[in-house]
Amino acid sequence: MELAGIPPEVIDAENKRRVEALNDEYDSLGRALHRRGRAIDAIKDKVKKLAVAIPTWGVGTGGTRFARFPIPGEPSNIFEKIEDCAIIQTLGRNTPTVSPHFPWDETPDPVELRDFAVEHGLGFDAVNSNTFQDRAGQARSYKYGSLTHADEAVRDQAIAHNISCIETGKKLGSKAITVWIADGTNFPGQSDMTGALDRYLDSTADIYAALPADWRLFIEHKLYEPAFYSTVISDWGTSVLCAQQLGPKAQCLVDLGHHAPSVNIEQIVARLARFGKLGGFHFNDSKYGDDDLDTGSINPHQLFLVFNELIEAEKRAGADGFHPAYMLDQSHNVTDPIESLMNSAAAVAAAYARALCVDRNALADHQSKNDVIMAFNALRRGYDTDVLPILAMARYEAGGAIDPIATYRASGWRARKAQTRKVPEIASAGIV
Ligand code: AFD
Ligand code: MN
Ligand code: MN
Repeated sequence: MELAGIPPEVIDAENKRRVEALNDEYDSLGRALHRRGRAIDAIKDKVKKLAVAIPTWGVGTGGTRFARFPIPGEPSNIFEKIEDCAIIQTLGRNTPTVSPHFPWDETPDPVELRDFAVEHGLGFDAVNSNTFQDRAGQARSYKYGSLTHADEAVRDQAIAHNISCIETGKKLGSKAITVWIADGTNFPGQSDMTGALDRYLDSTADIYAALPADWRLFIEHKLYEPAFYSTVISDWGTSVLCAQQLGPKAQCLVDLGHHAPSVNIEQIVARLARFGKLGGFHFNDSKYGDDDLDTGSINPHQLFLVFNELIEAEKRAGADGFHPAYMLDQSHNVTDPIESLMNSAAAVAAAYARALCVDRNALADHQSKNDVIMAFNALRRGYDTDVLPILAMARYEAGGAIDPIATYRASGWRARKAQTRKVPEIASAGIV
């Protein structure tokens, strides 16, 4: 079995070509930040601790509802997906965990899977249940809903699936389950909106009851799609009300693509954090809807503002700790998923580093004096900082690649896998 996948010599050779320039740029940025009262090494150390999970479904090519265009050498089972996640972690150093989706990633022996991941330097993040599709041989259909279905037998089947995901997650070493349901309606009158939410709360209480003491349940809301008139868990308000009713282990998950256009997501983040209900994120980007584009590719400023709120929330939480779970949730339709995911994890790190470059004492001072332009500029100064040398140095010191994509390409990983992995079938539907 091939471990890690990219020979250290390749990383070393690639890094050697770039380390002199990196040292020069890092030192120069360090001096500039020092003049602004910011310590570059402290920022770098925080960036080193940033951990963003990779979704197993993200390492395969995604697609639209029209088509999916697979690439040679892409993974076709959970073990191959783990191999690709290991490449991302080996080079990028800020994606130490994988978030599996069931039944897509079902395997007869989860302990074997956990061991395989550990050998590849990876652990498991939240498990994801899937009651938005029917699987072959399933007794009852989710066409008209799952946890909120009018028929108790369908609800029971969906509850049992979620509980089995928790059981598998326990064997994998996960500490959370993310529940996203597609339940909703396409026609006014199709269902009783209040009744559907009541049924959701009853069903989810059963899942909640099966959580181990140190687990969390993340409620992921989404405005629309596949339901186009109403969605049961449509927004952060519904999500937080349900999380409050369920109990302390239930928290809200913010997928950046799951909001109405122009919604102030950073303010939602601040609200949820204030009430201890911010469970985590699915990072991605969007232009029109739930586009699942690469994180930071459309609106990196919004991502920066989200991290600005996260740093504020962390400060307020103090010793109590504040540990939202970070994950990428993207669909890679026209790129090599490994390259997109490395770029995206770096985009998350960049947003975090830029927010760490903000002089928070100065910001607070300007705010207290209502000096609007200076408060804005204090924040903007952070955003305007080119933090790439910090990210590259953090990766380099952790044994990763100064330039992950160049190193990945130099390794020839995908071409090698195209020799040994199953040739992907022409797939029609592409929703991931
Ligand atoms: C959905 C949600 C959710 C779900 C995923 C499945 O974002 O995270 O697990 O897609 O691909 O849109
Ligand atoms: Mn999501
Ligand atoms: Mn989505």
